[in-house]
Amino acid sequence: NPQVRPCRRRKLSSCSSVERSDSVTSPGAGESRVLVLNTGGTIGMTLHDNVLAPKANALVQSLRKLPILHDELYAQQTSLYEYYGSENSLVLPLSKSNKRIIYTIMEYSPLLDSSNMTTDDWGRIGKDIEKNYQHYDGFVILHGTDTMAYTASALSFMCEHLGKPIVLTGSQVPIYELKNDGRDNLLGALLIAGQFVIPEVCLYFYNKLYRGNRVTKVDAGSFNAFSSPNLAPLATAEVDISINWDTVWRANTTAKFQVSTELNRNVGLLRLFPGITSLSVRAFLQPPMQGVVLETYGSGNAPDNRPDLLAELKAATDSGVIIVNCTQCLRGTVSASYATGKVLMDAGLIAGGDMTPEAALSKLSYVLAKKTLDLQAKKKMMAQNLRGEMNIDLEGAKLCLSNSRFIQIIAKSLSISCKEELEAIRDALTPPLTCAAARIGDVDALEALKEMGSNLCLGDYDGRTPLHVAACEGHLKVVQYLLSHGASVYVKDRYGDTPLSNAVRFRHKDVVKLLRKTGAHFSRDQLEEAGTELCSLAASGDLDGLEIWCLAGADLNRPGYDGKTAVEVAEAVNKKEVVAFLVQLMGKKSMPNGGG
Ligand code: ASN
Repeated sequence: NPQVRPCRRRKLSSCSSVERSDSVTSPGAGESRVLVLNTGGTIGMTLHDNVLAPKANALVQSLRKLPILHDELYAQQTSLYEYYGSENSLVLPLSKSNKRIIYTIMEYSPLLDSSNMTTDDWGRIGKDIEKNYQHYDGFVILHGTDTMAYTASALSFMCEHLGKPIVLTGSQVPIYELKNDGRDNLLGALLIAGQFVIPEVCLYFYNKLYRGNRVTKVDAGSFNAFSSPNLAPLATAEVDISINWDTVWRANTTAKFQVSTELNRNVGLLRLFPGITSLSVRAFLQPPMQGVVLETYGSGNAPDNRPDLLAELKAATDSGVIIVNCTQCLRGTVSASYATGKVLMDAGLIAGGDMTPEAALSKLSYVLAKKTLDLQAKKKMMAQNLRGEMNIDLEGAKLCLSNSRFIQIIAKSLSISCKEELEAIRDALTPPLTCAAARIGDVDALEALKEMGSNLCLGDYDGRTPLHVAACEGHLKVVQYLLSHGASVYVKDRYGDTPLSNAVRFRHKDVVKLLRKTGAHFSRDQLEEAGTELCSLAASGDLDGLEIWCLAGADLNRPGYDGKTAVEVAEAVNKKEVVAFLVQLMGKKSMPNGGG
């Protein structure tokens, strides 16, 4: 209400005490506003009949009496209650960075133990944030710890194009008790939500701020209740609050914030265990089930000697159920490194990377509710990193070059969307990508790069082409592929090396033969210098080396720097087997097919 604001200002300047006036109006002092949604949880519970249950209409009154969480004097001086028209607005003492955080508590009715929460409650929280988004700088959600990781994950997906911090917190011990963690947790959450533009749904607990979709509750009896096994905290709040800005998600959109409260309820979590029956798996996957997180062993493994089980999974994915493979391990990622993992991919499962089961489940619920997407698009979305919930597995991305995924990921992370920019990126990345593919012998990746218009003949900053690299590594198939797709055997890198000299150096006979067949040859200078090399190989008895130089076209009679030939050197050092070998090689060479 614009008419009310001047009234607060008058009150500010009429403050009489110098000290107070300083603390209230010191230059640079800013105010920020945080909305606190109190949904319940232990933080606001009291004992009834020896068990803890939420107590309604009690939290604000009790916070008002805690000086670390409310500065009553400032509230009076600034007519806080009149200004905000409610007794539910409180104000923190001045922060270290001279900020006043004014927070308004909206209490839900009924307050819930978080074990009682459902997707409807997530929707309600989402709607309240959407309704109030413009009026606050940040949001704190007081929530029970038991299902906080689920709610945090769900909200992270539901909140699309988020630009402000949403921080969930709660406690293990009620705030009304003498020794409790509620006060610190609430204070930390408010300080972060009120002072830092972290465009994420986060979870603050025991001095740490985590990405909400990366946490899991790991301890029922300690203040340190949460862990984020696969992602370092976004911030730590000790003497100072230090934000790990490199990890914080970067807003990469020009679209407006909105909350998608449509959620699919036909989702579930299924944990594998030794001896699980195919009957129970079948029962679990029955309609109306549409999305399942399968919690597998280790790096995403399941028995590969259980055709009955695999058949049930395959039947479900064939009929359109999306099954995401997540590991039962606290830390680590799903990868297709074992046969026992590959069988699940063959059964149509989607690799969940390092997502927590909580994140994977709520992501399924969010993605499956997207009415405009078909099944394929939903599956694709499940494998994408939407809100920092998973690390894109670069090993996997390499394997996925067949659909240009790697380039797309890079382009997306750079927020590039127009065609020209995308092409510029592609061209800049082509040499390192093609060389990397050549190094690991990945013909599919090269094919994919070629399909997207990449020139496979371009060299990197050292002028080394994929053909140089494949020749060094001895990847015959890649050499073959490159030669039949425009690669030149004559290109020299900045050191003057050709693919042929590389293949000779690393002694890949097959590659040398193929390059020679294609017309590769040593230069005059190289052939002249070869004499000295042959002599030294002969002196050391290196038959393999002699053979490869011979295959590459070197003249075995070429004398070294001192005028002696390799045969003469071998005789001089009495290496009879070398002499015999050279004679044999020379004999072969004079044959019609050149011995190659
Ligand atoms: N049962 C409580 C809840 O999740 C646990 C807690 O908040 N510490 O609501």
